[in-house]
Amino acid sequence: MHTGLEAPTGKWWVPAHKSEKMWVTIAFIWCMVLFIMMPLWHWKGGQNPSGIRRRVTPEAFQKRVSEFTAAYQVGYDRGFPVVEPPPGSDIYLLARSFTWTPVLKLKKGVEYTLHLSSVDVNHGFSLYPINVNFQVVPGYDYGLRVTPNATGDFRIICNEFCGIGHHLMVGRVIVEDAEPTAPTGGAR
Ligand SMILES: [Cu+2]
Repeated sequence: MHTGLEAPTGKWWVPAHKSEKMWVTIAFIWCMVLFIMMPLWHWKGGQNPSGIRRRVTPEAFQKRVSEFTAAYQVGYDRGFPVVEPPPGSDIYLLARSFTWTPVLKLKKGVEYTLHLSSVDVNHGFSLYPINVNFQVVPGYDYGLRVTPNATGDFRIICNEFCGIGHHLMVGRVIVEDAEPTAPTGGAR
């Protein structure tokens, strides 16, 4: 066993073998490639949020959500307003410990601008079961251009630990077909 008190045995003073230098060189070049990839991905990669980011006070965002809800509300779901906005419009989702408001009813294949913000602490927007994740930060209004590509009843789960009720923070998005199915056997 080596204690560090005696000199190590072996020929440690001999210069590194050629093949060892080669591996170090390869590793260094790869490090440089990854280093260059970081800014490259940032500017050229397709993973950046497609939307807009603005500063917003919690009060102002809350007001926008209230106006949005009042304009397009179609019902209630367990105490939460259900909102069916017109195609192509700005839609809002407000995160607050420990709720997502309102419930959104959207159309498949239609583009919306989804505004996300929090009125208290950081929350995480996670669309289940689809792997869509986004940070919801107080003070910022993130406008994401979204086009639902599947119909269904989806859950929004908070993926940023936000407090004692974090695990209860579940919202809902309903996506329906753009054209309602034509009734069969109708009059000509
Ligand atoms: Cu949370």
